[in-house]
Amino acid sequence: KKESRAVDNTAYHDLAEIEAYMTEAASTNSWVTMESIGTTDEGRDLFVNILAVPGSGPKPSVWIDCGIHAREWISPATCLYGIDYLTTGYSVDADVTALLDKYDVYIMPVHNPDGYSYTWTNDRMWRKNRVANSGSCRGVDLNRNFDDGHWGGIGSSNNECSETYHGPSGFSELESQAVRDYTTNLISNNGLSIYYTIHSYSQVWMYAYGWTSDLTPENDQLEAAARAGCDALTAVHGTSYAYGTIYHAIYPASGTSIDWGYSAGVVHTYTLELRDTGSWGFLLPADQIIPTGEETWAGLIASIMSI
Ligand code: ING
Ligand code: ZN
Repeated sequence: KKESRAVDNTAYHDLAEIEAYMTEAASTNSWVTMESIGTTDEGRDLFVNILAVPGSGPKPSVWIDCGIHAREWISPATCLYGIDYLTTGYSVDADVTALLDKYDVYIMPVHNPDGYSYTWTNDRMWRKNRVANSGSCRGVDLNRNFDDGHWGGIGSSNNECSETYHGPSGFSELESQAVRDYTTNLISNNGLSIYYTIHSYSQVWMYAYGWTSDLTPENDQLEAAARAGCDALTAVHGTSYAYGTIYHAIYPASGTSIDWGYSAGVVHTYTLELRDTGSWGFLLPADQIIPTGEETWAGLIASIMSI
């Protein structure tokens, strides 16, 4: 077994520290790589760690992105926790080993690095990216910028100053383009089996649709996998989770990466809203990174292996 340097999960990390951990994971594990899948408006790289244990043949993939919204700091921290947990757990932990023997796992800790940087330097509560709009308000909500055919609909705004501004057109943003193009490539290569995008907060495990109250034809399957994830998650620290479609479990939302992933053919597309339910909200204390990482990865692995 190769040891990666342990990530310090007792503190939140800025972008430079996160990228240093990703670099370290790739340099200390022969089966881990780090790839830039694009750049942002401010010129930052969009980095992904690829965890691909050599197998007897090509494996299907699992995609997990975090940090599409800048202020949801527990999300990148939980992706980073996962990179460390999976790299140190292979051939040591039976569940991690089974997961990585079955799937290649792609982890993108910071989908929105321009926004994330801005929360460290200027405004802790920033959500969108930092692109200049036509007026004085900056930023597009990347989770309203994906185009599944319902871009610009219910639960998104055409006001540039809104927190849910959908952008001037579907996929107008470099960050959403990069994830669309990269995951589309995974779909057409070895197959992308499961797509997760991780937010905070509310403690909910959700799936398509967000744009309509209709249920997908696969609703029973999606509900079963979400329930398996929530049960395993709750078993760790007793944290309660709800599950359901985006539309029913929280609110209508159009142009989200979940609805796009589903429409692109990845039926098993899920979004998690991590801790808490509002006491701390986006300002979740750093001493909850470890318990959140423990329960979330128990839930993710159980749900993936139930599919
Ligand atoms: N909530 C998400 C939002 O974008 C969400 C909820 C996630 C909706 C995924 C649709 C798809 O509004 C937060 N907290 O960002
Ligand atoms: Zn969010």
